[in-house]
Amino acid sequence: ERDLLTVGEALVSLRSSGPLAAGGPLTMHLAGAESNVAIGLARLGHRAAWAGRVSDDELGEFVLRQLRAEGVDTTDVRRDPQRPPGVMFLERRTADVSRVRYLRAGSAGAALDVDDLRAPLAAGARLLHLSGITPALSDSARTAVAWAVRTAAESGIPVSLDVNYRAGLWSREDARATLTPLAGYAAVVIASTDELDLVTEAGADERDAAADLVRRGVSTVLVKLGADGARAWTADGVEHVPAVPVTAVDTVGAGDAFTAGYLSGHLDGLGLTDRLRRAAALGAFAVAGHGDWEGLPRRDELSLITGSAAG
Ligand code: CKP
Ligand code: MG
Repeated sequence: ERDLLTVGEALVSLRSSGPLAAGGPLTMHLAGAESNVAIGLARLGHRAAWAGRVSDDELGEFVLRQLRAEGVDTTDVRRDPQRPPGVMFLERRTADVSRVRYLRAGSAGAALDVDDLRAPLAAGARLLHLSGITPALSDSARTAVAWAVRTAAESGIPVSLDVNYRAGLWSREDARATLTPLAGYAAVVIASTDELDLVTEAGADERDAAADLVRRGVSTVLVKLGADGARAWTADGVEHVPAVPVTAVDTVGAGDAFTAGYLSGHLDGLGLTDRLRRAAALGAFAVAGHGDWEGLPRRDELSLITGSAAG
């Protein structure tokens, strides 16, 4: 059985080392929040599958080759001969400021629909991971995500949902209207502090938002605090984990790494404290290296980042 099934859009990311308007060399990478999570789990030895649509061209081939090279199961990926790949530019504007620009409207990944998800859901998995990016991509993707969440809940597959609000894709109001009902089906909800009001009607206060989610059946609400670590809210109370101090060179992908670490701990049967420690350790690996997922550890590397105690 698969440990994790995740669904979303994988993107071709073109990275600049300076302002895009000035041109210059770009490097090509795989990106995508859900595929980042799948890679994080596969690196740690879990059986992770990613499902979605990719273009039927060289760039779709690139996406698939990257995923397969990382040991991610791509059996259920569909190739779309009609639509282009989703592309993003990651512009390094200054040493500390990066900007993202998407070319993903009408992409193969955005055309995801319910039929793409029937086989992978039927195959089963110990966990289903989704993010709030996918329902922002198109009407059919939104319907597919809602269908997957309900189907998983009915089949007893726990769902984790990372809010991952992207202002370039939809408004906060649209995100709230879509994500608040979905969150009620999730076992784990992952958000940064400024995303909590998108999954509850209880407002932006962390304690109120977490209490509302727990009341609606969410087992664990993970609130990411960046350099301050994270808090986990459950029916038993709240627990804080500090971030592992590292020199941050690239924070993109840190949230997905944190999620992968947490879910890995869950799959290994660790208690909450150790799940959080592994999450913090993976987040540290992600920010300490360049790329959205390239720096993530294999299992024998978990202890490389000191203080992680996450092995
Ligand atoms: O929240 P994170 O920084 O962990 O997410 C990063 C990913 O999917 C990145 O790989 C990018 O492609 C995206 O989020 C996105 O669609 O913005
Ligand atoms: Mg995120």
